[in-house]
Amino acid sequence: MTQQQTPIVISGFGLWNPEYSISNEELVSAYNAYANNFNQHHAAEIEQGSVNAKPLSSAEFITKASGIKNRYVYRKEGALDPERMRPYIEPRENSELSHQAEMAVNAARKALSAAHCEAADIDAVIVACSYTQRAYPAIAIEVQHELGISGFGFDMLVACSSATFSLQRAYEMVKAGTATRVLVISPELTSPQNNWRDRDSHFIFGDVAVATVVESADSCRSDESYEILGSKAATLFSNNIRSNFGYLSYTDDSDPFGEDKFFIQNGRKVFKEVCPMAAEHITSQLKDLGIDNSEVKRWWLHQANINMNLLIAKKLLGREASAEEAPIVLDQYANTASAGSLIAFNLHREGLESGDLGVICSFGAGYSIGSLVIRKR
Ligand code: CO8
Repeated sequence: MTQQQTPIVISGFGLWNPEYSISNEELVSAYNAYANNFNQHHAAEIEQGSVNAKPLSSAEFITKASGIKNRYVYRKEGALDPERMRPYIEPRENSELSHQAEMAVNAARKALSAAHCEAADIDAVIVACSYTQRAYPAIAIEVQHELGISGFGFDMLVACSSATFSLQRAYEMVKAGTATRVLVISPELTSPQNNWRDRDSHFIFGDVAVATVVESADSCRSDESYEILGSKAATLFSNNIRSNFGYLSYTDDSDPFGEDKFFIQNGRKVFKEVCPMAAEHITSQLKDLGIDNSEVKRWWLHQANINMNLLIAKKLLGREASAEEAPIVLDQYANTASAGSLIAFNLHREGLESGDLGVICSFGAGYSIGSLVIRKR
């Protein structure tokens, strides 16, 4: 006789926004002032052809090409100063809570409260994001300590798919019985890695933190929970989205803050290659679960570019998706690396009824694609 497996559920979720934000207009005005200063300062070299002039940016281009109108930033000071062009994040003593742990804790408290859980109910913490502010001790262990959680914690980095891949790890851990309740947090502090002096990418990223509780249905006390019907991960190596930032700069004598150490992408190629991959990934996962795409009520997709989302949703449904079916949060949040699909999930669950199906899916750097099919309980 086969034993019936108890469902594994998402029982709590939290979203934390930094208090500062930057509109496209503010961003472009600062960048253009920087570019004009640069061009004036290097007028002779530009004339000779030994230095390239900095092209100007435009708020209209940004909105049209990406759907982004605004981004939250952990710290605003410095980011819009044409003489600096990077945020100032004040240093903290080792005895103080680190910046990224603070972001994580803010989102985690919301998720715990939504799951009707105390710290003592959690026995594993995963911090998963595109960059951690240091290698060790793990940010997850600092968060665990700050919240008073026993058990264990670890960090994992899978760029855009960090959040979905970590939810999959949590699902598997609860299923295997190696943890009872897992707190999964993505404190995406992207602004330090954004090249504020580069017209092609200065507008892309925003800062945010999301947190989720995963546990067995047996222990769930939440008013709103979602059964995880399945999860699927895929990776395929690509240099089209890359950052060479890392500790080897010290030994190879390269500039630790050189151009290649920031986020760099070939956006057009990413767009062309990733859209079909994501649509096929989700369709095959749903098929394996015996679900037709048309049965899915909500698509919480990765938030990198509005045109990408519209295209993927169209491939999935064979028609345009409504704003309700495939919500977009890019206008307010910009690309928040792995947090995007979970911001959409946090903000757009209205109208869903018990039994309704949804898909959370990330796609991007690696390349990496991670998806979870969930059903409202
Ligand atoms: N203002 C005015 N004009 C501009 C600007 C600007 N800011 N930027 C570019 N242009 C110009 C270009 O120079 C180009 O001019 P020309 O035709 O003369 O060469 C013209 O506008 C068109 O440029 P593009 O071809 O680049 O424009 P697209 O319409 O393709 O849009 C996008 C560019 C928005 C980048 C688009 O290609 C895109 O979004 N692609 C998908 C990108 C994507 O999904 N990336 C994944 C992101 S990675 C991720 O999500 C997480 C990574 C890890 C986190 C990192 C944290 C920092």
